[in-house]
This record gives sequence, C-alpha cells and structure tokens, in this order.
Amino acid sequence: MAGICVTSTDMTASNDKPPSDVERIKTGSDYLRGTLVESLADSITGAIRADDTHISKFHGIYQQDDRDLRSERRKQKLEPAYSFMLRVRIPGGVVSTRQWLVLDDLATTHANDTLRITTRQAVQYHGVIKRRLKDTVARINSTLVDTLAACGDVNRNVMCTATPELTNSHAQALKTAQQISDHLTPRTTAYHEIWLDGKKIQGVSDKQGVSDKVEPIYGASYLPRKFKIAVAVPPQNDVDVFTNDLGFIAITANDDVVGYNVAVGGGMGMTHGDPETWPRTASIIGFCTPDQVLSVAEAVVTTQRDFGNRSERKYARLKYTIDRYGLEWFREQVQERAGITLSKERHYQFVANGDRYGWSPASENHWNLTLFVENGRVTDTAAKTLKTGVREIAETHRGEFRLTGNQNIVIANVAAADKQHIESLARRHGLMAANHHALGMASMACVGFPTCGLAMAESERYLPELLDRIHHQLEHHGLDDEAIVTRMTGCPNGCARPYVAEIGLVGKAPGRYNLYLGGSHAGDRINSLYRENIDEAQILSSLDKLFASYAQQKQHYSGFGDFVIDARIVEESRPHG
Ligand code: SRM
Ligand code: SF4
Repeated sequence: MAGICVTSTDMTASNDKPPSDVERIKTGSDYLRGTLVESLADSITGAIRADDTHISKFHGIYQQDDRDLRSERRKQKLEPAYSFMLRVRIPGGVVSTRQWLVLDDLATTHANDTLRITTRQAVQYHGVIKRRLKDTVARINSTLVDTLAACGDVNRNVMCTATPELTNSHAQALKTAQQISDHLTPRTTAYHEIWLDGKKIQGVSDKQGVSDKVEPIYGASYLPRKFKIAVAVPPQNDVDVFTNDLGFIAITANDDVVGYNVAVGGGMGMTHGDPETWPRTASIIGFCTPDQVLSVAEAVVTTQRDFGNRSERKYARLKYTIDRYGLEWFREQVQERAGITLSKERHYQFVANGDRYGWSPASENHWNLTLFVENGRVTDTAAKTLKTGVREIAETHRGEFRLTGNQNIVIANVAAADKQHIESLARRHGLMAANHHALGMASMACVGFPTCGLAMAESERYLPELLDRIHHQLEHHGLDDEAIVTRMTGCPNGCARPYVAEIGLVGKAPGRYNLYLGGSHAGDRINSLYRENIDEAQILSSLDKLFASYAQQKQHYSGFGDFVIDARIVEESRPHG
C-alpha cells in the first residue's frame, strides 16, 4: 500500500480560497467526536447542535424535520418536528434474514414503521427521535451491521452486482467489494465511544506531523466530499457503475475474475442554473489485477483527499477534480501512489442496469427470487403488506437477502423444495413482479418529501401515480411491455440516478420537473434536457407524442433511450471539463 500521508494543511493547498466551514468543523471535531455526546444529552430540544449535524452524518445520522408540518409548526411558534434519518451500511447489499428480522423490528419500535431500501443497497430508517438514537444505533450494531460512514465525507456503502452465487466470479467480486469497504472504513474510535459506550483510545494522533496515525487514509479532515465505489460484473450494470466516483468492472475468464477495468469520476449531482456543475459518467483509466484493487482504491481516494476542492462543496466531488486537472494527470497520480502501472482497458459489455425479476438459477438446486419493492419502501399499507411479506419470508428462509441498487430485494439461494412456499408468500403480499407493469418495475424514485430537507418537488410519493398514467399512454400505443428506465428525483442532486435514465424527471418546484431523455439500458450514457420546468399535463403530452413516433419505428431501436438519440429528438450530451 502506498501509505502516503499528508497534513491537513497540505490537504487544502490545492485551492486558493479558504476552506469551507464544514472543513473547520471536521478538522476541529477530534476525529468525528464533535460535541455529539453533549447534543444527545440536551433534553430541551429535539435537535442536535448545528456543528454536530455535519459530524453526525459520518455516523450515518441525518437530522431532518417533517416538511409537511414545517409551516404549521412555525405558525404555532413551535420548533420544527425534528427527527433523524439513520442509514445502515450494508456492503454489497448482503443481509442475513436474521439481521433483517432485527432491522424490521427496529423500524416498528424505533422509527416510522418503514424500512427504505436505498439506491446504494443500504437501508434507511426515518423518524427516529433524538432520545431513541443511541439505542437504535446500538441495536443495529448488535446484529453486526453498522451506520458508520453510511453518510459523510468518506467512502460510502460499497455496491456490488446483486446476483448471489450465480458464478464463482460473482462471489469473488462481492469479496472484493467487502474488502474495499473494510479498507476504507474510518479508523476513529469515536463511533464506538459515542454509540456503543466504548472507551476512548487516547494519544495516537499526530496532527502536526506528516503522518496521521488515527486516520492513515483520510487524515483529520477526511475527504473534501462524499465518495462512492461500486463493483460491477458484466453483463449486469445494476449498480450503475459509471455514476460512482470509482468503479471496478470485473473482467472474467473461465469463471474467475482476472482483474478489473478501473473507472473514475462518475457522479450525478448538479445545481439548477449553475453551469459549473454537471452529471458525469466515469472514465476508464486502465485495468488492474485483483491484488491491486485495494492499492488503486486507496490511491484514488488519497488523490481526491489532496486535490479535491475544500473551499466550495458544490465543486468538490472527484469528477470536478478530474475535469480540472485532466484524466492523464489523474491516472499518473493513481499509478504513482499505488506503485503500479495500469494496463490497457479490457473488453466488456453491459446489457442492463435494471434488475431481473422473478426466479433465476443460483447454485446447484438453488434459486434466487428477485422481488419488486416500489421505490424501495418496505411498508404495510391498506393496499399491500410488503413489510409483513418480507418479514414472513425472512422467518421462513434461513439464508440471505441481497438488496439491489434498484431498491429491490433478492431472496438468495432458495432450495428447490422451498420455492413454492416462498413464492406463495411473495404473491400473497404483492411482492411478485407479475403484479406490476413493466414501466413501474424499471423505475426508481428518490425519497423526496416529507423527510428530505433538499426536496423541491415530490418524488417517491408521486412517481407511482404518474407512472400509471404514462403506462396508459404506452398501452394506447401498443408499447405496454416496454420497460423504459424511468427515474424521478425531487431535486437535481440525482439520488435515483435520473441522468442515466431513458426518462429522467428532476424536481424544480412543487409539481414541476425538468424532463431528461436519452439514457441507455446499459447505464453508460448521460441523458439530455428535453423540456424544462413542466407540469404533469406537459410531461404527459410531451411523452405521448414521442411514444407515438417510437411505436412506428420501434423495430429499429434497442430501446426508447436509443430512439430519442438516433432520431435526434435530443442531442447526445457531451463530456464537460
Ligand atoms: Fe442522496 C443528499 C437520499 C443516493 C446524490 N441524499 C441526500 C440526502 C441525505 C439529503 C440531505 O443531504 O439532506 C437525502 C436523504 C433523504 C431522506 O429523507 O432519506 C438523500 N441518496 C439518498 C437515498 C436514500 C435515495 C434513495 O431513494 O435511495 C440514497 C442513499 C444511498 C445510500 O445508501 O448511500 C441516495 N445520492 C444518492 C445517489 C445515487 C448513488 O449514490 O448511486 C446520488 C448520485 C450519485 C452521486 O453521489 O453523485 C446521490 N444525495 C446526493 C447529493 C448530491 C451530491 C453531489 O455531490 O452531487 C446530495 C446532496 C449533497 O451531498 O449535498 C444528496
Ligand atoms: Fe432529496 Fe434531492 Fe436526493 Fe431526492 S434527489 S432524496 S430530493 S437530495
């Protein structure tokens, strides 16, 4: 391992402007302690101290308030209805059914009775109040998963293609993802001290010198911004590998992973009206062998640590660092720090970034069942009992679930003898794909209102009804089986990766969206803006016209996204930088 260590001063040296306030808070936090203990002890307010809201993210905890109640509470001169979102880190989305049962219980007793499968194979709780936070974190840890580094300026949940045991190479790729996750997990003991009553380990930091013994990879001010890694096994791109800061694309021979193409600089977020921000697909800089993966990952992370923008958080992601310094420069940095030479990119082909629903073969005499969970929200409603259904499956199936990057659940490795029973449970509770139209199953929405503090328009609560209307249009044009990848977000941050979708809807204001078109099924192309700031009637009329002409020419195209590009309805977007 390269083990390059720099001081926090070195880390900001690449930018002319002074570090942002968040940098001050991070550096002054004593390796993510801040004043969280004091904040938690303060029973006067449901909130934590302002500076601690930044530090708590590194512990997987976001302070939120119910936006549906915000103005009413303001009128009544009450403090906002504060509660917390907790994100459980689940590398590769692998969770045992025993763990699921604990997570499910906690949703009922400590949160808002729902679990939210995220677009990065993790699980979120919403509505946890401050006095329950510590117990919630402790119980999550009791089942051997945690919330550390699920958010914050560090490496986040590492994703991996969710095809359990299909081949040896899938198992190898998953192991790689888990090793990357372990390697890049923060080393501070603050998490254990604060949430698990662990003892403080004193005296190992050396913030003045050239080494940082507490956080040898991150240093005292951690990364300039969040950082995301995914491992993909072609032909599935269910992790949307090109939207990550760092992607490893497995290259296999005789069912062995012989190495990985290394893709860098992907990211989705942008800001409406700021041309200095853009979504970007990752660029491949070469090929590395499996034993080089950790050095490459560390080298990419430390390059971003040292050169990422620490003054303006809007421009701090790796994609901007790469576009500022150049891809060739970046490759050299990585090679030098990792002490290797990347070889030439190897051939690969992705076919789909969606999930394959229903049964598929796993290991001998075993099967996987991919269930559809609308927008990842595992909940019981008058219409459907998804939470009960998944729980009953977890009580029966003593094995694993795999959470997918499309917010779904795979019941992994079901013995042939148990297939019928599991399927009957899934059917009874509305979890089988057959209950939904193709458009819905190819869709995702981010959380949006009421919990997300950044939402400008509805997302999760609105997409299903809009999709039903779009589906009617597709039926009208004889396109009802078209699984057009459609993704909605409540703001331009891109949490459901809308900018690689065939149809992307990005919230601008209540009831109004930007309509993007032209992503590919492989998830390797950024779409283009087609209509700006439009309401539902305009969305439907725009799409209806396009569907009419697509229906006429469909046989020439492999999908709607390719059609809109080839027919020049939108221009293919060009790389920035
Ligand atoms: Fe995200 C911020 C939810 C995946 C880009 N994201 C947020 C916050 C925490 C809002 C906030 O900062 O206050 C949202 C919490 C909402 C809530 O109430 O739960 C939030 N993001 C989510 C999740 C839960 C969406 C979902 O429907 O599943 C996903 C959690 C993933 C996980 O388990 O770690 C989620 N977010 C993503 C993705 C997709 C991905 O990573 O594959 C992206 C685009 C990829 C990328 O990072 O470029 C994404 N989220 C953002 C951004 C824009 C970051 C940027 O630098 O461009 C923000 C805002 C920010 O960081 O300032 C954000
Ligand atoms: Fe919130 Fe925007 Fe992310 Fe949706 S895309 S969850 S509205 S930050």
